[in-house]
Amino acid sequence: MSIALITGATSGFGKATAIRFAEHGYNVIITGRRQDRLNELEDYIKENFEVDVLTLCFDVRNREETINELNAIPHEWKDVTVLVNNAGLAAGLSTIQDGDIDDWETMIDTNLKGLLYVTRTVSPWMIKNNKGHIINIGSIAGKDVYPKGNVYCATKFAVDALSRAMRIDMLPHGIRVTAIHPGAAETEFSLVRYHGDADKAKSVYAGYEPLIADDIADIAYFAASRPAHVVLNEIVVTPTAQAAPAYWHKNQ
Ligand code: NDP
Ligand code: 8X3
Repeated sequence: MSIALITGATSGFGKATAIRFAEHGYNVIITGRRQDRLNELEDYIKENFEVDVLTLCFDVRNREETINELNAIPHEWKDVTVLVNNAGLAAGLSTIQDGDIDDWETMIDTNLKGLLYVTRTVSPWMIKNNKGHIINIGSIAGKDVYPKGNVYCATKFAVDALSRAMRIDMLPHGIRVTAIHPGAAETEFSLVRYHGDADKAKSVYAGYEPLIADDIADIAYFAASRPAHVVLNEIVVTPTAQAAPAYWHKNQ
């Protein structure tokens, strides 16, 4: 049976993607920092689909914890077919001169270093099997910069660069690498960006129809379900009302 490992599966894209892969018969490894959410998702998946679930609770910023937790999983779970590097966040929105350095470090440690720790651990398992698919969740913020997006954009530009570089490194091993670059999607993303300010978070999605987590889950599964000789290198997807990070058509 195929196995999908999805980081950041307690919410948003990661949760929807775990459900989508389970729906299609994948055993899933779900990770995140909130054990209660992982337990809930495990119960939901087991109740609804005939697949197995492994939950791993760790912080991707913690190098030792991330590598140890992953290496400690039972041998049979290491035949990971699809790795979805999704765990990530934006923290704050401000000019460089006003930026909060703690927020910067959180974004760099999560979106960039966390993704590297996970990939460094899991990709050798795929190489051993001569097959696998790495799906990195980037962003349109990794394609264009926007006002006050500076460090978040930089981490997502890095995800874009790493995805291209990984595709070269994985080439001799038959491992596919896909980057998905979404625009605005209504998840917990803005609540996290605005440090829990629900009104500010809600305002990001006012006046147009944003993407939802299922849209990204559909794309991730579509990419993974192409024939083995086909790899979607990258997919940039926005709401119809958004052309680029700073270009919108909103209702008044
Ligand atoms: P959510 O906030 O809904 O989900 C983020 C997930 O990442 C959660 O499961 C969270 O789990 C996990 N996560 C965050 N920090 C850590 C950490 N240090 N260690 C482990 N897990 C962590 O947001 P989205 O679903 O929207 O975001 C998913 C990805 O998509 C991110 O990489 C984001 O940058 C990207 N993205 C989002 C867009 C949007 O508009 N929503 C658009 C483009 C890209 P927990 O808190 O339990 O640890
Ligand atoms: C999230 C999308 O445009 O808010 O990556 O940066 S955006």
